[in-house]
Amino acid sequence: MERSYVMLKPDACERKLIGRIISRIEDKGYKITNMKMMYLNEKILREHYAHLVDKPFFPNLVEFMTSGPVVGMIVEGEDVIKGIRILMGPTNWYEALPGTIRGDFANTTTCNLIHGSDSVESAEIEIKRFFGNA
Ligand code: DAT
Ligand code: MG
Repeated sequence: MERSYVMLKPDACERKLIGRIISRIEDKGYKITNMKMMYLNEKILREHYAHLVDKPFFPNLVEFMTSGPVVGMIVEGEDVIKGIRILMGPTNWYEALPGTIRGDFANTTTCNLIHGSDSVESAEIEIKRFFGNA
């Protein structure tokens, strides 16, 4: 079964939205097979966001992602990687339609509540990064 690495960001925890976001994932029919709350550091964020380390907003991204705990999850289901990305909505809050997690709850580009893997390859790398050999 396909797996995605999903992470609820510090804004989701601070705003007490994790229960509602998890419900949306379960309501869609996906199964959470592993979950933990953790605090990230800059080292792991430089790996996780390697494609963004040279962007001008990267320091802000690190500041945000280390501002509080995150909830990491392994989520399983058929075509779950694509399905989670659809539930999330696009990266930019102003392109995310109502009905999506970002469309309903996010109003800045940095604080957009949720991460979901973008390919099978990155999902397996991210699961290993955050859960080891789960
Ligand atoms: P996504 O989270 O939709 O997979 P991404 O991998 O391109 O998007 O970027 C990771 C995170 O970095 C994104 O959720 C928020 C932040 N980010 C991306 N582009 C940004 C920008 N132009 N300005 C500020 N933050 C940005
Ligand atoms: Mg991404």
